[in-house]
Amino acid sequence: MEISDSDKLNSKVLPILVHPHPNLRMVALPVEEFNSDLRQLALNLLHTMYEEGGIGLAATQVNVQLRILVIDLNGSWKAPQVFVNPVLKYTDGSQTLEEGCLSVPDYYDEVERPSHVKVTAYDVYGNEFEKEATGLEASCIQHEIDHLNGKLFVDYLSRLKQIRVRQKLRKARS
Ligand code: K1U
Ligand code: ZN
Repeated sequence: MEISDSDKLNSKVLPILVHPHPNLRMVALPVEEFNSDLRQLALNLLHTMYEEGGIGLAATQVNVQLRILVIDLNGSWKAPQVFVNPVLKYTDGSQTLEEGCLSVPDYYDEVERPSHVKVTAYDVYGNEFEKEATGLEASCIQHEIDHLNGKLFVDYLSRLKQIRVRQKLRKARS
């Protein structure tokens, strides 16, 4: 996706839902119209991700129930990637990496996932593409697809850890 300086200026930071908000558990719907609203949503997601210091963000996290996610492992507006209606086609291997989540602030833990993924998706203009990823990029794409399916990285942790995370977030809110 070509992004101009005026696109960046005209994009905005959206509020991020925090666990245990029930809408984080919703399954997002496929995008059906590839129009200017979709492009604007992608820009807003990117701007929000950069502002919050993330390497990925899914529309579910900003309370938009559409299957769109963004990633950039290189820093602010360096290598933005947008995936519309992503489908995990192939996975291989295994890796355990530390993950964080903008919807689970200030909590990091190790998650085991496939180390190699192949994903198909559409860009904001409706062109289909295929992406292969390994390492942190592979974990990040899987983490974001999980969001679109109403799943959080803390779901992979023990029950005890999940209770502690909820307690920590409840304390932080009060
Ligand atoms: O989905 C999100 O909330 C974004 C999340 C994505 C992610 C991070 C690490 C592994 C898998 C998925 C974040 O970016 S949280 C911030 C963070 O953990 C991080 C930021 C910069 C470099 C590395 C990690
Ligand atoms: Zn997340």
